[in-house]
Amino acid sequence: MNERLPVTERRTVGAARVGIGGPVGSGKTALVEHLIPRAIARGIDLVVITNDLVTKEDAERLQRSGLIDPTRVVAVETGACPHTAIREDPTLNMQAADKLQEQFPAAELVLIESGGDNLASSFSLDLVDYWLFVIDVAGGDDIPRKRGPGLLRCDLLVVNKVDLAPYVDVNLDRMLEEARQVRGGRPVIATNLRGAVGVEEVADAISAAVLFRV
Ligand SMILES: Nc1nc2c(ncn2[C@@H]2O[C@H](COP(=O)(O)OP(=O)(O)OP(=O)(O)O)[C@@H](O)[C@H]2O)c(=O)[nH]1
Ligand SMILES: [Mg+2]
Repeated sequence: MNERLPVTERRTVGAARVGIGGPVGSGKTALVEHLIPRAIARGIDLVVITNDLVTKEDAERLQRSGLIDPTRVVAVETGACPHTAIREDPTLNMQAADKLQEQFPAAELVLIESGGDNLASSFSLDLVDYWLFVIDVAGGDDIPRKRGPGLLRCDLLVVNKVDLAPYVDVNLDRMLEEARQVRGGRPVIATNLRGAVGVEEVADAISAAVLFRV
């Protein structure tokens, strides 16, 4: 029913939409895997969209995980640079979210994982209400200094794989400090998704920002 409206008017009221972007392999799906049980434990009704280039790999991983009803997870195959489908023309993702919301009218939260991209990728605010950017320490501690738009503009920066810092010669304190500096003090959370470090904090931040629950 929404298809004929201009993209910017297609947003149905209801669930909050939260984007999770970031470079290839930084830990976006791992974060979703940690957020799902926390959302469920908090009584938050959620659905998930994943984006991959030409497969449904991440959606299938979540559907197999046993963490969530598999029908609550859908895949968007972007077929091109992932940022196109979350920024330039987010129609496919908007339609997927609208469809999930029709199917699950009580849904309060739609998590949208972008396909792995580069430091310039960002979400259109026509698509999401709030977005996270996930980088990892193995990418190097100079990443914050390089000031990619994704890292600068996101609502919440997640610096993942902090467990790997000693193995890749990363000065974690300096990396986090520089990340906070370039972001003008806006939120940065360090995580280790192998050990679930920092995940409650991420869940709290999302919950407070888009569901107004603290
Ligand atoms: N050591 C360590 N490994 C991690 C951590 N988080 C994720 N990984 C590993 O990093 C790899 C990539 O994780 P994913 O969650 O698939 O990353 P992604 O960002 O979803 O990847 P794409 O969707 O392909 O861009 C996997 O092998 C994870 O097990 C972490 O905090 N520490
Ligand atoms: Mg992924």
